[in-house]
Amino acid sequence: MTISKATLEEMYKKMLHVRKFEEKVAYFFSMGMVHGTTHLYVGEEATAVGACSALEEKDLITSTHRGHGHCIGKGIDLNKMMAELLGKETGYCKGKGGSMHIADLSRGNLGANGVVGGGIPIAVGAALTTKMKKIDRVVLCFFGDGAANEGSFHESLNLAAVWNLPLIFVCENNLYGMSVSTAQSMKIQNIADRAAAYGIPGKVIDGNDAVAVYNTVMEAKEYVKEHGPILIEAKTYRWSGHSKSDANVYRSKEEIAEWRKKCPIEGLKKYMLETGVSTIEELKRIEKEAVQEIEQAVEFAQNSPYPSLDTIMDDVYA
Ligand SMILES: Cc1ncc(C[n+]2csc(CCOP(=O)(O)OP(=O)(O)O)c2C)c(N)n1
Ligand SMILES: [Mg+2]
Repeated sequence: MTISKATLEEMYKKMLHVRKFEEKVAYFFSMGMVHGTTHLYVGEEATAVGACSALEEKDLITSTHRGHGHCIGKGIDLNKMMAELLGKETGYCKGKGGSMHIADLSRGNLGANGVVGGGIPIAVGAALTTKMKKIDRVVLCFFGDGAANEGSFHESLNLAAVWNLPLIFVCENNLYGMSVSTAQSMKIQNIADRAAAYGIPGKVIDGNDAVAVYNTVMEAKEYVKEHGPILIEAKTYRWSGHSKSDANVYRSKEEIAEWRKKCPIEGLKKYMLETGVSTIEELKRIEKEAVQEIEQAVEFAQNSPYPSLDTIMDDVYA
């Protein structure tokens, strides 16, 4: 499958947005300006951006606690997203939700979820609505390897399978839950093997290869509309600790260094240069724009007010 130059350049920019956004968040967190916790997507950019780039705006996604990459991949207002992280009134949740509550229904993003495995049954519900109302779209559900050991994963895959729902399950296998490795938490090598238990196809892909992720989701879209769900396992790695309170003692420096060599952004850059899709000058211009756009989002967020005290109970209870 050939991907257009425009799509590849868009993917490159979005992956840079994710990386630069997360670097800012890490900095603001260290300054005490981001409250609660936050889970960075650095190192996994190709999975979210590759998958979302293969979708259309009308298609839906569900996200996770590590959701910044999914937001940016599906298209987001970077200003409102940064403002939310900094607790400002102009943010997606008026500054009261933070990292794990960003959603944008106008762009088909049903939202992040602090409950591990919580997004999976939501995706099944969205796919069931899609099928019952005969809407021409697919639903894509992101979740981690840890979530694949939750009951909600098994129940959801079973129901989606028996109902033949137009649902693409994308397991981001970054080899760890919070600190427990997949080697300790499951006896199989590939989570995609679990697809067989529900009578659906399972596929393992390199989650750091944006082009492979894009092509796989493109094919999956056609498949799930006709035949029902598919489970894609994207092998990837998070560069930073699980959350901002993680001292990273359960992984070796060598392992982290090995995965940093497989940087998904560098990988896409190399692909675009080697195939002659873009010149180095063109990619440098995109890099510059991406940095500027994140700087603008930071400026917007920093210049925005905090919510006023008299709104403290607004939008908190339904
Ligand atoms: C139901 C539930 N159990 C436990 C937690 C605490 N917790 C937050 S993230 C996490 C690990 C999730 O691992 P994985 O699904 O692999 O996602 P990753 O963090 O690796 O992206 C855990 C156990 C939670 N938030 N929700
Ligand atoms: Mg994980």
